[in-house]
Amino acid sequence: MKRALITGVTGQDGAYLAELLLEKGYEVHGLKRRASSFNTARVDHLYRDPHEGNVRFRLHHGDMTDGSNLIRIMQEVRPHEVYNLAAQSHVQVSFETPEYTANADALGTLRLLEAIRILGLEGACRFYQASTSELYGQVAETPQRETTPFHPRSPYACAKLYAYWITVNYREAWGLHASNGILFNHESPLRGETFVTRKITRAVAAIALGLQDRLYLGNLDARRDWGHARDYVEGMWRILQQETPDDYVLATGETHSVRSFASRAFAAAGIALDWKGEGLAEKGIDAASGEIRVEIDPRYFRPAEVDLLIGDPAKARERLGWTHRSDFDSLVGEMVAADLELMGREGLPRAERMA
Ligand code: NDP
Ligand code: GDR
Repeated sequence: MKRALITGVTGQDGAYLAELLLEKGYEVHGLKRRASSFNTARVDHLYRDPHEGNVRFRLHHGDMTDGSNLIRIMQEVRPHEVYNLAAQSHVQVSFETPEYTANADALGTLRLLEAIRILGLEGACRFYQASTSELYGQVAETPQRETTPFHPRSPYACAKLYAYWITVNYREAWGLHASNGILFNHESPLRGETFVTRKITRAVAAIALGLQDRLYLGNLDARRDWGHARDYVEGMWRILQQETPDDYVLATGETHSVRSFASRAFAAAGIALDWKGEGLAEKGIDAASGEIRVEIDPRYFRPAEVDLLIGDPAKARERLGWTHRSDFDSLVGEMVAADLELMGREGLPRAERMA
C-alpha cells in the first residue's frame, strides 16, 4: 500500500487531496498543528476510530517551523509521496507577518527536503511543492506559463519563490523526485473564509438571508484565473505519478475580475448589482431595492498588488492529461449554494472581517 504524507492536511487543498488519495487506496498521513480549538473540521469526515482497525488516515502533530519534529514524522511514516501544502497562505497577512511567513513557507520547505535527505529517502520518496501563480506577480507575459519570469509582489510570494527554487535545487543536486505545481487560484466551499471568493459567497448568503447588510471589499479590478480545488488536487497527484520530476502550471486559462465574481455570486442568490463608480467609494447597488450591497474599504488594498493572472495549462494538458472540469459559473454557483445552506443552518458567526 502506498503511503502519502500531506502537510497542510487541515487546509482546503489538504482535505480534497486526502479524500482523493484515500479513494485511490493510499494510507494517508497528515501534519496537523496543535491549536487551542479544533482545527480539523475539513477532514473530520475522513477520521475513523483507531479501535475499529483498518485505519488509513492518521494525523500527526507538527509544524513547518520545527525541523526535528518533521524529521521524526518522516522517519515514522517513511512516505512514498510527500505533498507539501502547509503554508501561511494569505497574501495580505504576509505583509503583516513577513518573517513568520518566510519561516513556515520558505524554510519549512527546506526542512522537509532536508528530512528526506537526512533519512536517506531520496530514492524512495517523491516530493510535491505547492508553488503558486503569485510567483509571477508583476507579470512579464500573458498568459503565464512555466517559462514566464517570476516577479513576486509580497512577502508570501518571495517565500514561495525560495521554496520553488529549493525544490528545483534538491532535484538537480541530490536527484530527488521533486516537482513544483505552479497552481493558479483555486476555490471551493472549503476555501478559507478570508480569501476574496469565499468572503464574497459568505456575505452573499448572509445578505440573502437578511443576516447582514453590506459587503466591504478592496480592489475590485484585480483579475484572477479561478478554478475548483477538487480538479487541482487531481493535478498534484498526476504530477507525482510521472517518471521524471518537473514543474507544471495548473490553471483554467480564463480570467475574471473580483467585481465580476461578486456580480455572479449576487446573481446566483437572485440579487442583480449595478456598479456606481465614485473612485474609492465605488458601490454595488441592488438593482431592485436600490440598496448598497458592496462598498470599497481601502483597508483591503495591498501595499503591492498583483493585477492580472491568467495561466496557460498546455504543458499539464499534454504531459499529464490534466484539464479543469468545473467552469467559473458552476464554481461560483456551488460556493453560493453551499454558503446559503451552511448559513441557513448555523446562522452568521461573529467572523472577523480581516482580509
Ligand atoms: P490553506 O490556507 O487552506 O491551508 C494551509 C494549511 O497549512 C493549513 O492546514 C494550515 O494549518 C497549514 N499550516 C499553516 N502554517 C503551518 C505551519 N507553520 N506548520 C504546519 N502547518 C501549517 O491553503 P490552501 O489549501 O488553499 O493551499 C494549500 C497550499 O497551496 C498552500 O501552500 C498555498 O500557499 C498553496 N497555493 C494555494 C492556492 C490556492 O488558490 N488555494 C494556489 C497556489 C498555491 P491550520 O489549518 O492549522 O491553519
Ligand atoms: P490571492 O487571493 O491573493 O490571489 O492569493 P485572495 O482571494 O486573497 O485575493 C484575490 C484578489 O482579490 C483582491 N481583493 C480582496 N482580497 C481579499 N482577501 N479580501 C478582500 O476584501 C478583497 N478585495 C479585493 C485582492 O487584492 C487580490 O487581488 C490566493 C492564495 O490562496 C494564495 O495562497 C495563492 O498562492 C494564490 O491565491 C494563487
